Formats: sequence, structure tokens, C-alpha cells
Amino acid sequence: MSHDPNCIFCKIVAGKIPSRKVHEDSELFGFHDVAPWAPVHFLLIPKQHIATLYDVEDAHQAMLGRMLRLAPRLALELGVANGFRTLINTGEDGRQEVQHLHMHVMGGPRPWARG
Ligand code: DGP
Repeated sequence: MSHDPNCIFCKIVAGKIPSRKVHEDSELFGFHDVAPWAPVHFLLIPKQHIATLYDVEDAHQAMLGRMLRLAPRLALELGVANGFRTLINTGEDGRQEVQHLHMHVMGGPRPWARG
């Protein structure tokens, strides 16, 4: 499994940077966003370093499907039962700040800080 020693999310997966974990399995990791837009805002990431959606390969398709399947399960576990938003920022124009593929999951009662 590939990792980038300079990647902040690879460091979170490795436990070198602390996070508030919401999920971990053999290929996915989930943790609360440090700057939440919504009352519940967590990120789902592959454990392996995939920089952006542009870097996704055919072999990653099942993992991406698992991310989507996991989002509503975790949202419900965290008390988000009235809907949520998912967002994957990609590249410069997509305003992706962290170069490790991640899906935002945002929910909870409005008003939200952003979005
Ligand atoms: P994006 O613009 O899609 O690349 O969003 C990156 C998100 O990652 C942003 O909402 C803040 C979050 N984030 C950045 N650094 C950290 C960190 O060290 N810990 C946690 N929990 N979240 C982080």
C-alpha cells in the first residue's frame, strides 16, 4: 500500500498526527474535519495515498463504492438522520487543499458555518 511521508492525511492514518477517528478498516479511514462547515463534518479517505480523483484507477472502483456505502452508515451513527452533503474537491480549480483523495460528509441541523 503506497504512502507519502509528506502527506498530512497519510500521517493521520499512521497515527503520527492525532485525529478524531470515526471509522477504520483495512482500506478506509474516517475522521472529523478540523475546520467543520456543519455540526457533523467528517472526511473519508483511502488509507493508501491516492492524490486526487484524477489518480483513481480501475482497481480502486470497489474502494470508492465502499466509501459511498459507508457515508450514510457513519452519518446515522453520528446522529445525522435528516440528510447530508458529500463533496470531493479535485485539483486546483476544484479547490482541493490536501493532496490525498478525501470525501467530505457534512450534516446536522442548519444553519451551517458554510455550504
Ligand atoms: P479540501 O479543500 O477538500 O482539500 O479540504 C481539506 C479539509 O481537510 C479541510 O476541510 C480541512 C481538513 N484538514 C486539513 N488538515 C487537517 C488535519 O490535520 N486534521 C483534520 N482533522 N482535518 C484537516
